[in-house]
Amino acid sequence: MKFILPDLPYDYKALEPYFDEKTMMIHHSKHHAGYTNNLNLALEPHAELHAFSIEHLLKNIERLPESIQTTVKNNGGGFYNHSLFWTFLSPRGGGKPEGKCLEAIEATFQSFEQFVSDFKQAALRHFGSGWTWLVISDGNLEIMSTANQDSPISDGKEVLLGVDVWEHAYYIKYQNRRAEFLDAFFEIVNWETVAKRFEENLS
Ligand code: MN3
Repeated sequence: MKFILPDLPYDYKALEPYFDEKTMMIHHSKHHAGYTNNLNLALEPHAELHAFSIEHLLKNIERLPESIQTTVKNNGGGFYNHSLFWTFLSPRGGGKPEGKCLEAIEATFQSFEQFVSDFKQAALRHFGSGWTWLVISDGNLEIMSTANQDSPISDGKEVLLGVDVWEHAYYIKYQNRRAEFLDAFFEIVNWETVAKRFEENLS
């Protein structure tokens, strides 16, 4: 089984003016496609692995043949992280989540506004390429960052939300202004996806 680049759930230009069409097109059709192709190439000679989901591969990297561990971590992580990322965004996004997800965020971070501020700070402070995440770790909400394409699921955490802070995610429109990119991100977060993932993982 080959991994397939998922279609975006909206047009390349649907997230304008926050995420621009050109960035979205290159990010999906070049970067995400590249991770997908490289993952498939690495797995091709290993028929015994073809039945596994990407989640299973990323949760068991150290049990894979040593020759492909780094490629699965980098390109498998890139495939998985971006597949999630597109679902965290929506042209009808922004605002805040509802219900138990909002209650949990408020209980953990004092307020929703404080969560947004803490998340942005973590994403701003992250040096170099990587991601900042809201995860469930041992039953608790937690903000964390990972380098490169490392995925929190490889550390046994469940992802609720994540933002790509590689320069390729924002450089065309925002150049070095990562803070403006993060402000834009929160205008288009699909909180329905986040709340759904929260309920799937805690109930
Ligand atoms: Mn990216």
